[in-house]
Order: sequence, then C-alpha cells, then structure tokens
Amino acid sequence: MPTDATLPYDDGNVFARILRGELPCTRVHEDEWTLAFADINPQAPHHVLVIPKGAYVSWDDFSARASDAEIAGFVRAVGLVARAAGLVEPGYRLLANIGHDAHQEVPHLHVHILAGRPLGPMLA
Ligand code: DGP
Repeated sequence: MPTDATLPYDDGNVFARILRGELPCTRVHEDEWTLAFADINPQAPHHVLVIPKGAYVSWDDFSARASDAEIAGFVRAVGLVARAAGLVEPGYRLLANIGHDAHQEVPHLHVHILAGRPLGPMLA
C-alpha cells in the first residue's frame, strides 16, 4: 500500500523495527547515522537499501529536519556502500520513492541501490 508521505512518522514501520533490532536484516553497512541492508525483494542482482537512523518519512522531511551531520553521513554512506560493493564500474542506479504517486511502501526514508545488470533507461 503506497504511503502518504505527509503523515507523521510511524515508528511501527518495518525499517524502524529493523533499526530497533526487532526484525532481522542482511546488513551491509552501519555507522553512526546510517544502516544499509539487502532488499527483501531484490529487483536486480545487487539491491541494497540505505536508510538514515533518524525518524524521517521522506526526502523532504529529512532535508527539512535532519542536522547537517545526519545529511552528510547519509549521503557519504550511499557512496561508500556503492564503492565498497565495486559498483562504480559498470554503474548503479539510486532510487528513492517518495509518497503515494511514487508508490513508497515503507514510510521511512530509504534509497535503493540497484546494480548488477543493465538497468535500461529510467522509466517514468
Ligand atoms: P519502496 O516502494 O521504495 O517503499 O520500497 C520498499 C522496499 O523495501 C521494497 O523494495 C521491499 C523492501 N522491504 C519491505 N519490507 C522489508 C523488510 O522487512 N526487510 C527488507 N530487507 N526489505 C524490505
């Protein structure tokens, strides 16, 4: 069910539960600001989700409320995860679904890292 990204943060969402250790995940990176783990329903041979540890629904929520350190930590972690996985060549796709029309399913900000096959042109 797509998310209404204007709703207040719901701390029962699955990524909040993963962050609290209530649900398992296949962790690929963790630091002070960020957790990255394998997507449970991979759409490409390499499909990792990178999430901020703070309680943010969307990119606009994150950019409005997060500290500069959280934002920098998150952006750096996305690049670090891609580099560490050897994705720089032949390349990878970053994707963030925000809100209902983008079909955001989990109301905790996440960036998808997709790679490992030709991904084709970006679809609308
Ligand atoms: P989105 O539509 O951008 O909100 O995508 C949510 C993604 O989260 C989707 O690709 C599947 C993934 N996902 C949902 N629940 C879980 C979970 O419990 N564990 C993991 N690892 N991924 C999940």
